[in-house]
Amino acid sequence: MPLSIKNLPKEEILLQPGHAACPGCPIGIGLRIVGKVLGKRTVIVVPACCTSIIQGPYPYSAIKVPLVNVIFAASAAVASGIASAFEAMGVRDVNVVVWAGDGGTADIGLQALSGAAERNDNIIYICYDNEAYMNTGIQRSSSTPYKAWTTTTVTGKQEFKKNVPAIVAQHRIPYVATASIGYPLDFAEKLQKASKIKGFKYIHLLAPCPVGWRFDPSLTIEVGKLAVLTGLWPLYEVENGVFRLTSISLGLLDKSRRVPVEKYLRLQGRFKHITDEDIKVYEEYVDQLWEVLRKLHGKKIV
Ligand SMILES: Cc1ncc(C[n+]2csc(CCOP(=O)(O)OP(=O)(O)O)c2C)c(N)n1
Ligand SMILES: [Mg+2]
Repeated sequence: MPLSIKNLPKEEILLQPGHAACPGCPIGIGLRIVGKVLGKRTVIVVPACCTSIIQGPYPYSAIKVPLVNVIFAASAAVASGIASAFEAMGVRDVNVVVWAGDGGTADIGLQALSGAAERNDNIIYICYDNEAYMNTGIQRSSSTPYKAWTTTTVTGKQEFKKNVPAIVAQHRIPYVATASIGYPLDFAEKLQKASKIKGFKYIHLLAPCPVGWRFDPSLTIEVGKLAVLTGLWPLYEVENGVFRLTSISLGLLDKSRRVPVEKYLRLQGRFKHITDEDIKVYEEYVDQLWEVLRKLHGKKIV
């Protein structure tokens, strides 16, 4: 049966109400979906990030499954150890999940992530990407996009966003996917698929942050949708090396169906200062990206 909101459990399996997230925070939405899809037999590994605060200090944790809070650089390595221990004990029905921010994934955790991916360790690694070090006060990461304001890029970041899912895909692991908080069911389907595959699974979840991106907390889902509909954040899977745009993005191969990037950028205060010239750079970037995606769709790429 295809997933729908109706056949996801009503019960909150992972995150209890009363947690410490900011209004409109995408982390709560994402974690709730993880719980509803993966169920109670799940262990979560969280490095230093906003989630460490949201989960709450022991014994007041808002999380209902076993959760290990680890040092910033080590989440994939710790998850590998937990998965190996379950394997040694003959326990086969537990999902070991990393839930890490973009700083903990694209920057400081990249070597541990690469090691676990190369060994094809049996874990699901989810990077929730809010495109900066939000927990410590909105500093740039390598996942911050071009021209975005952060407290360490006050005139806008000069570099483009690091393409982590593409880097991870090059490890020849069985499953890589992108997702957006704007499309929770697409994320849920990818999680469900990942849970049925043995080996290393990676999902890169775009997670718009109202505080750091400077938009109204009621707009989290809308911003997450626009990232996809403008073509800036394509939704795809790489399954056993075969690249496939997933349904929402497939229609966007037709340029006339893509929303102008400006609409996405202008909704967010972090892009308040951008010029028409910057918007042109973004438009050209999206056009080039989609020429590449057109060639990749349906092909074995690793
Ligand atoms: C080795 C080390 N350096 C710095 C920190 C401080 N620190 C804690 S959370 C954090 C930011 C995490 O950013 P990200 O991974 O993107 O998660 P987010 O806060 O955005 O959810 C930093 C720099 C730390 N805990 N350990
Ligand atoms: Mg972050």
